Amino acid sequence: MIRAELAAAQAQIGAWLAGALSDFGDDAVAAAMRYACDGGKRVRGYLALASARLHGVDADRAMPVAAAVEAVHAYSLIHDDLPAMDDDDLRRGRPTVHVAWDEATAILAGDALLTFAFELLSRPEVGPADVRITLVSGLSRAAGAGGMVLGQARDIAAETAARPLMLDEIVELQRLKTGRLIEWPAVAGAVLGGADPAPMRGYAAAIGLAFQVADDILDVTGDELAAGKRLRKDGGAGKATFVSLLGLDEARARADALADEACDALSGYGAAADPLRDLARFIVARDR
Ligand code: GRG
Repeated sequence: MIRAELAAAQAQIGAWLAGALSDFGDDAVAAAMRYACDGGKRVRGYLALASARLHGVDADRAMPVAAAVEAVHAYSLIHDDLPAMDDDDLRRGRPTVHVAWDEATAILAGDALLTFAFELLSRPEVGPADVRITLVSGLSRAAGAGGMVLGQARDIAAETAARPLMLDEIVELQRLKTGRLIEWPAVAGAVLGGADPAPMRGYAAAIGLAFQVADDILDVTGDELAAGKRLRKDGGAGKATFVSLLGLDEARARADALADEACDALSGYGAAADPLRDLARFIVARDR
């Protein structure tokens, strides 16, 4: 059920993003932006659409929000793959942007996707000006120097730190690096619907952490072909991860407990929130 819903959202978000990005023409940066936005599970975009639907918001208003978070996510992956960061050559089963083009094009395509996201959020169809400002401000905070960028900086610093990170430090690092950009679209759906975002924040905080625990499990147990990216890099780099600190069984138990916690946070919504509960289960069981 959730796989079919995700597949439908993947197609819709992909087509919408490709259409919006076609405005930029055929220069290398625009082509690299489209390439980077192609594919992926669209977990963040789906969260925006599903949360908006749960709050009675039309898909027409939610789609630019879904596209905006996927654009920021694509930018973060382009920059994360650069030689100065993770130095990866494979993403979504294809060469990374700096390999397919060059480093300068990759940096510029990432920069342009980040600014594109805020242009999308400012579009009139998203809603009244105060709603758009709340969304712009929320995404800036989630992605910026107190959010994803800070998490990434701490992750890079950990590589040369005198000691491996401890569990509470990893939880905080991942809350920033991965969690904030998963939390934002869930909250954005409530903002679009004029509802209290607190339950969605609780739900998304749990799935954000579950997502990262699952990613660490996948790094050890997964298949590179299915995942579409290089695996087993963390162990090789001697990096502390949820699996290295907890062991595989305990990490799996932790991911399942976080999915339960996420589902519990939605109790006030009843059965209408079942697609989001299914997403929480999918996140911990995924193979890519
Ligand atoms: C460069 C500022 C800056 C930040 C990069 C998110 C991130 C920060 C780096 C990605 C590194 C990484 C592989 C983290 C693990 C969790 C994660 C975000 C995986 C990729 O997201 P998915 O699995 O990707 O949702 P798809 O391809 O499905 O969209």
